[in-house]
Amino acid sequence: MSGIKHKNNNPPINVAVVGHTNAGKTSLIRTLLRDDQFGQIDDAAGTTRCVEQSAVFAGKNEVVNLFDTPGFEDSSALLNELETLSKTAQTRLPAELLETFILQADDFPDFAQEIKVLRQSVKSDVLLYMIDVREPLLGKYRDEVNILSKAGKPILPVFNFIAGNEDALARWREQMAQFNLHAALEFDTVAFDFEAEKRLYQKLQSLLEPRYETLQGLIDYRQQVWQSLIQAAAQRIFQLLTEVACYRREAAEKNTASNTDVISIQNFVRNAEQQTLQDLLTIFAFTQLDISLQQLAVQNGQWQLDIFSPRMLKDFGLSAGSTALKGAAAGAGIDLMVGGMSLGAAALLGAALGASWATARRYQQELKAAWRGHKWLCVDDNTVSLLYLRQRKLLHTLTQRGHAAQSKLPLVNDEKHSLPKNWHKVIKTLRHNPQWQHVLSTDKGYQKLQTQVIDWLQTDY
Ligand SMILES: Nc1nc2c(ncn2[C@@H]2O[C@H](COP(=O)(O)OP(=O)(O)O)[C@@H](O)[C@H]2O)c(=O)[nH]1
Ligand SMILES: [Mg+2]
Repeated sequence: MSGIKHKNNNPPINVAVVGHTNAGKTSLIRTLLRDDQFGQIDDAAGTTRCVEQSAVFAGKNEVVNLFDTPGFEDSSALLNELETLSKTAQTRLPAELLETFILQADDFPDFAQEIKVLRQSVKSDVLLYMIDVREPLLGKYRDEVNILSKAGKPILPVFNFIAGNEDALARWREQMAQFNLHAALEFDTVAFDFEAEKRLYQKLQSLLEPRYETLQGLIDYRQQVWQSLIQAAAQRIFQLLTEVACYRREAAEKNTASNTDVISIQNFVRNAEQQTLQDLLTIFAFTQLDISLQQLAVQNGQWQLDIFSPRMLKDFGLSAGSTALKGAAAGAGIDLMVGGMSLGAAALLGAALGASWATARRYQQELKAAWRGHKWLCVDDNTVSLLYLRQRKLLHTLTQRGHAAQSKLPLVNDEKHSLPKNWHKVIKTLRHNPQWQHVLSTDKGYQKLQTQVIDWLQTDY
């Protein structure tokens, strides 16, 4: 921020975001900053009354200043005033005409908002002109472009609310081309991922040639940050899967689970998933507003549907698995565990229930418990799979891989929920290594599995 830091010819690039009220100016800025504290977003007209400034950093360097401006509304009347003024004022350039007009602001109280926009426009390097493509194409836009272009700055139309409005978008593109604005950007808060952010900065690169390198630095930096966020999130999900798959608890009763067992195991899983959800939302700086825009089934930071709800299995395309448990635990997401494998999984694989000699040596403690008539309880395979699928969906939503807005369906139904090919091997390996539950292991096997799952999380749909 200090003048000293930018003394070398690398001051921040000043970007004014202009357009009608509710076109999504504040939302765009908030998305670029990934900061829910910025501005006030509302359907009520004219929420942003003053110009507000915020900075985009690459590390410690302030690269871009974003200026949020009030709604630009009464363009036709304003153009008339400017034309009247041009007849008397001794100005040669359009920008000078604007400056003169701005100096006389006190004489035009009706245009107080617009004058704020113009004042910022002449001071900026480029204008982002937000357009809600659902708005009808009216003559006033010609006037608006006419006025804004007097500032003598490049203008980049940004088309918003494009999801499901492709025809309107095409008409708007054509219209802007008629006004000589050929470069334009498609933006949608709902489908905003790193690629969209990159496209925006790339457009600015072409409009602001001398600042090409500066913007490239920003793009590279953001790419790096983005990749490390995804990596951190995927790692967090793997940690959840490990915690849950490795969890085991000695059953109080033989071949069944008591109510207490069921409640405590289910709560363990709920809490583990809840914490992961919180961590992922934090990693991507997601707010409830983002969540509702993306139609994510999360309310007050909690999943709307309980992980143990029978509907979950159906929604994620899993069939009710086989568990050996009866009574309170039937269908409760809990299974018995023998020989380092859940009984359901053992049955599924057609494996014999008796463990091989090597396994027996490794799982002596567990088998001893079985011999004493006790059994270990574990979270069943279906629940671990559901956790994987739900967290993968969350990750894709947070990083916008799902492009929810286009489909307009509740998130839970809009994707195929296939599990990776060797998925059950992963669960098996985790169950074989209960020691991984509490420590982030440096074990080679653990690392390898983690790399594999992180890779799946990022590439699978
Ligand atoms: N569905 C959808 N809603 C959006 C998008 N951008 C903004 N909004 C909503 O539109 C309304 C107005 O947005 P806002 O950013 O305050 O507009 P501004 O007046 O131009 O600053 C808010 O309710 C936003 O949540 C978008 O890309 N998609
Ligand atoms: Mg606003």
